[in-house]
Amino acid sequence: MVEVNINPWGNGEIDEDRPIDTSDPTYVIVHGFTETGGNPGNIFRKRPTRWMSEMADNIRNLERDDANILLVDWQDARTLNYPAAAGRVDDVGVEVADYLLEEGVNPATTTLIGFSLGAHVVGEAGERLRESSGKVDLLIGLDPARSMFEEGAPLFDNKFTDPNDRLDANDADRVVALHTSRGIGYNGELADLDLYINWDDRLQPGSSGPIGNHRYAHDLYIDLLDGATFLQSNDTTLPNNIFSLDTIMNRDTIMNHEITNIDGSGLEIDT
Ligand SMILES: [Ca+2]
Ligand SMILES: [Ca+2]
Ligand SMILES: [Ca+2]
Repeated sequence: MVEVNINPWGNGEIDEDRPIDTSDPTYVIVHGFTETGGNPGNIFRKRPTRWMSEMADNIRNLERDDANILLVDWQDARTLNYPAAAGRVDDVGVEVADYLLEEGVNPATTTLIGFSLGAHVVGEAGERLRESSGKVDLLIGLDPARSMFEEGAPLFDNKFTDPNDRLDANDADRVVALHTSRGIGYNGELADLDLYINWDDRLQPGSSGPIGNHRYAHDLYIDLLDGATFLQSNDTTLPNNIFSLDTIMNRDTIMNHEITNIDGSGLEIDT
C-alpha cells in the first residue's frame, strides 16, 4: 500500500488550504529513506523533516508568493527495510506525477527536488510526466541513492539500475545531481550535470561519517538557495571560479565538475 501525501507549503509551515496557481512555477520536494514529509494524517510524525522545511522556506523567500511549493510525504520510506522502500520509488513517483497532472501543473515550469531515494522518486515522476504532458523543466537529485540503483553496489540485488527504474538525464529537460558521498550516494554520472562536491575529501564540512556526507547534499542546496557562493580552485571552468545557485541554473554549464575549494578541505562559504 503506497500512501503518498502532498502538502502545499505556505509561509513557514504546511498550508493544506493553499490552492495551486497553475500560472506560477511549481517546486516539489521529496524526502528519502526513513524520513517524512510531514502530514496531519501521518502516523509517524506530523511535521516535515527539518531540511525539507528549511528548503521550502528558502524557495519561498526567493519566489515570494508566486510559487507553488509542494512537500511530498511517502510513508513507505518510514521503515528499516531498505529494499521495501526502494521498491516503492516507482509507484510513489507515478502518484506524484498524477497529482501534478490532475492539478493542471505545467511541467515546463516545474522543478522536482529529491534527496537520496527521493531523487529516484522524482526521476520516476519525471518519466511519467514526459510520457503524458511533457518534460519537467528542472530536476535536482541530491546525492541520489546508490544501493540497488547502481551496478556494483553491495548489500542488495541491484535490480533498479536501468535508467527507466532510476534517476537519469532523460527524466527532465535539465537534470542536475549533487554527489556528496561515496557509497551511500550514486557514484557514477547519471544527470545532465553531475557535480562532485569535495569528492576527494573523507568528510564533508560538519560531517562525522558517511550519513553526514550524504546529508550534506540537502544542506548545501539549502545554502545555495540562500545565496551562498563558494570559491573554487583555479582549475575549474566555472565563471570566476565561483560555485553558486547560478552554476545549477545556468544552462551553459554542461561540463561535469568536481567542486572543491582552494585547499581541498571542503566548501567554505565565501560571501
Ligand atoms: Ca520507471
Ligand atoms: Ca529515469
Ligand atoms: Ca535532460
